[in-house]
Amino acid sequence: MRRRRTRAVLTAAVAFAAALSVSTATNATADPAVTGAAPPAKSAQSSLTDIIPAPVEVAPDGDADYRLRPWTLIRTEPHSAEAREVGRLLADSLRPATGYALPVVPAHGRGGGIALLIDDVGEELGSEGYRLEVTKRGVTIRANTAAGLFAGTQTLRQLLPADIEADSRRNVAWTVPGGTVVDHPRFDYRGAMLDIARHFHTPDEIKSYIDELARYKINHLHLHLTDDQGWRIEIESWPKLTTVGGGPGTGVDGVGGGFLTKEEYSDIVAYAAERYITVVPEIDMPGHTNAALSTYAELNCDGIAPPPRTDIAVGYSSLCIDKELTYEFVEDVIREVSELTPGPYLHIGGDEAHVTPPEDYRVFMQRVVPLVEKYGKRPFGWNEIVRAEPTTDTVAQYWGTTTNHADLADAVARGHQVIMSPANKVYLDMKYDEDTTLGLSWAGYIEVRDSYEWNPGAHVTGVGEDAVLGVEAPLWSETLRSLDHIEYMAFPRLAAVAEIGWSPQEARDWTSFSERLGKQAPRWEEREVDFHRSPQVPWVN
Ligand code: NGO
Repeated sequence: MRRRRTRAVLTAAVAFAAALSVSTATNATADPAVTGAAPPAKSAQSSLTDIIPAPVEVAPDGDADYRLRPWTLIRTEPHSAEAREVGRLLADSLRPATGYALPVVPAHGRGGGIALLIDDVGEELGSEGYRLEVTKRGVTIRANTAAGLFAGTQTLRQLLPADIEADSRRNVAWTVPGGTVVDHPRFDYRGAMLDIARHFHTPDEIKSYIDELARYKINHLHLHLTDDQGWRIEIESWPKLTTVGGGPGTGVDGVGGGFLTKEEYSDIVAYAAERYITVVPEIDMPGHTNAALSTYAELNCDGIAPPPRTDIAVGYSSLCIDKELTYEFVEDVIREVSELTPGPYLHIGGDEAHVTPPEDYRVFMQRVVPLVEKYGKRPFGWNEIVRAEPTTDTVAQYWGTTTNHADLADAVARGHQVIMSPANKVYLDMKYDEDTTLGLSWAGYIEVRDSYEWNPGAHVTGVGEDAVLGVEAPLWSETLRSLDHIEYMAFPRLAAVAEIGWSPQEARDWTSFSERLGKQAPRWEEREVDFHRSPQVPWVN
């Protein structure tokens, strides 16, 4: 396993960058362009046609390359704190490798450098689209909203040479290829799910994953917070859920354990929000609840707590449908989690409730879905939830492996929206092939090409484009204990899912994608992101 850059080092890089911003002159004179020292090394230039996810429109202009200089300014929309914040994040990401100060200043009047402007760029670009123009004088990103500016800055990062990912100064010509990009997403919801219940993953690991999601314009992080093995989110009214249910040894095979305090959770939500990512919390019920049932005996129908379990069996636990205490418990949890959730969704699982009889399942969901709405959230569940005929506002997350699914098609006919997560396409915990040591294989092996070549808007009969709110790539962590493990299973397939969610179907093509993907390798290497060197991809170096 690779050595990981720690957050302490990243923090040091930020401190270094801050120091730079107060010593612009020193850095400017250190630049070879100024001192006449050795010219910058040749670094593989990026091209406007290398971007992942593929933009809607790209028009390269070979005569309009722009080069970042030690004196380059990042100029942001005056009076917009959000635009300034996007500028600050961009500066933070470009300072370590360039060594430039890149001060963030209000964009008064005309000027070169990098400009981030909120402007009317047309309805079609919506709330996340942007227009990026590179001329000899600079890079201008315009968008209707700061979210669009943020998306544009992620494109800009990919347009710089791969050395931009280095965490210390490189002597490289920081050239941005000339031309124009006009871009907006196909789906509103582009998601990734991380299971922190089977193995706990720390706030720093979650933030590191968020950093990667943001680069590929993924805008939702679904956190699977509770399951049979462990309960990973603090609930003040039921404190033993975490101290016992999330305690040491509650990971699969008794490895690890841990939980997020409310403060840690809120910090993750805020970190994600700064990167235009909405966190979707999931409290799985009525099945996948052994951690709660083994912690609080009174939640069981017979009042006897089952033993804690750290194996990976599924479908054996259920909350007690006939007990009033169940609904008091569920309401307490929903209330507390809703209070921590600025985003619109609250996911209540509902999958694999194999020991909950169908009529009980229905009774349970008929009571619980309204509780989610009572606390102002939009209910979200795995596709089984539609069997309980919840309010049609409930989002159904499809995780099946077939392209015919009567329950789901009926739900769509009733007006439900769907998130597409077909397990045989986008379950990032499935092995790539028989040699993959991590992961599971119940939905088959999934190579990169399998994860790329499908169309969410026409995948399941009766579930058309209009019913699809978006796509999400779940990463279950039965076998994943570290950030390296997470990364190895996520990359490169997460990039494929990001493109499926963002790029127009007609702009998607495996040959083009695989070539662009191959060029991500040096970037992942610089960032020490583990990834699977799929034999299907022409990797650069
Ligand atoms: C299933 C199951 C999870 C497993 C996962 C493993 C759903 C929605 N429920 O997906 O509990 O962890 O497969 O791939």
